[in-house]
Amino acid sequence: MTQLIKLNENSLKDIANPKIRVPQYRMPPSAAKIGIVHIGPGAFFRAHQAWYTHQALQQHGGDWCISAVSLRSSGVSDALTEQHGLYCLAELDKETHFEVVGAIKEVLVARQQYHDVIARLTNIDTKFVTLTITEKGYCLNNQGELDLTHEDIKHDLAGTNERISAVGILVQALSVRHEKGLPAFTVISCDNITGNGTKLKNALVSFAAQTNLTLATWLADSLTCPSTMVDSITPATDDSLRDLVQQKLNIKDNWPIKREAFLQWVIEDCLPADRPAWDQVGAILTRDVEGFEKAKLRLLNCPHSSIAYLGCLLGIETVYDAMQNTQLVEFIEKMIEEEILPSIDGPKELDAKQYSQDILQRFRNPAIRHLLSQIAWDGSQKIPMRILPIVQQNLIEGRSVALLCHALASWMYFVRLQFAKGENMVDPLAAQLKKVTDSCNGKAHNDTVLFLTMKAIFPASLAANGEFKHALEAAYINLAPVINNNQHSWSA
Ligand code: CS2
Repeated sequence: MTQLIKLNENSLKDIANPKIRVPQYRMPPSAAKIGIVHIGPGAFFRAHQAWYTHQALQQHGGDWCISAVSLRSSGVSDALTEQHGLYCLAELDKETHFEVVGAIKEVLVARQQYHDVIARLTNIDTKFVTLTITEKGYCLNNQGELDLTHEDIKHDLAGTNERISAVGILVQALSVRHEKGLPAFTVISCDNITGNGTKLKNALVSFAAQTNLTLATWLADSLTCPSTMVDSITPATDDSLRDLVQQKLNIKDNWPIKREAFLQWVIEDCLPADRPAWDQVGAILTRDVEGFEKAKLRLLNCPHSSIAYLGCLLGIETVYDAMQNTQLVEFIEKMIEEEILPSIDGPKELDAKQYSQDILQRFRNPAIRHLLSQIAWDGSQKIPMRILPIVQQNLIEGRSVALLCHALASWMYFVRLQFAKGENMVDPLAAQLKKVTDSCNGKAHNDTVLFLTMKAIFPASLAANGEFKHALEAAYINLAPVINNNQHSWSA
């Protein structure tokens, strides 16, 4: 029985074989230096941006290794520090490929190593900061501006030394760089938020302006925050993946990552010349990021969330399973055809219909076990990004919103059921949602109006729109049999 190989810098030479590629730039270990700080080292980041940077380092070199920073939890740091940041990536699709990704060179936890984080962010070699902190991590209000009433922002503006929000920490580091006469680093948001770069820059300037107008002006003039579109289906790691890596590669990896083969990174074409060769290893640089973002949020993330809530009500577990349910697939295809595709107006090089069909084909990937319950997280943050903008545009342009309202009504039922079952409600607005569901009585008008009072989710103009309210109530009534009679089929 061959000895399991513990993954770390010293065992890389023992791992290298035809079946698995290893990071040449980490042999010898000290070769490549850190030039990027990433905040929020979750699975998606490690499967996506870290992979692009790994390829850029592997093929084009440079000092672009990554210092990964967790804001709160030490899970990733505990798992990866003894592995020198190394981990296995499994590409699960028609074929299975494995790779050891070496772009991450250190993992820090802001809550425990605050000064190390600030030191890394204010180091002259740090030229880029990338973020995947999810929609809620930016502390924005439903206008997309920094929410100065947000608990974390209030905490950080109260003059404490150790800040807890990503925005607060970045502004502190930028203020030190400004004092030291160092240039600002380029900040790249890699989350599913429309206009993510612009919103992040405005949030940083707005935060600085609360206490230091000179700094705010400097940031407004000199900070580069390209917008991006990011895409790759990356389910959370589970034990079956750890077992797979052991079986296939004889490697003990504390926290491997899995994703589909499809990968896309579209970055606004305003990056400094001194940068990792992301655009030479597949990333797209373009002026029209917004077109790509809109198409992806509407043709992938909107159907994803709709499948998640409707599927959970129907007792389905994964996206693949949901794509085996003909009624659900018919509903999703009809919603895309009638209510989403007509709202897509770019990018000019995109065949939106083909793009949508390719996405549904990706959802049918049997090798990817993507839990609907994971996609269902943070509905209060995702729905304003993925579903409501289409609803608002269709109402203005005179198109139907009936099917999109089924997705919204299924989310309302999902929230009610989670609390009724005493299940964990993963959502930053869980307390407000609990209050709303406590007053629900199953009557469509009563319940939908209650949810529409949540201003953080539903803009006042939409909540007051008669056509929308009517369509929402109709959808809520239409879905009731699925809830009340535990019926496993329905039609819109
Ligand atoms: C998913 C996304 O969990 C979710 O909300 O819709 O993570 C989705 O898998 C990615 O955006 C795909 O690029």
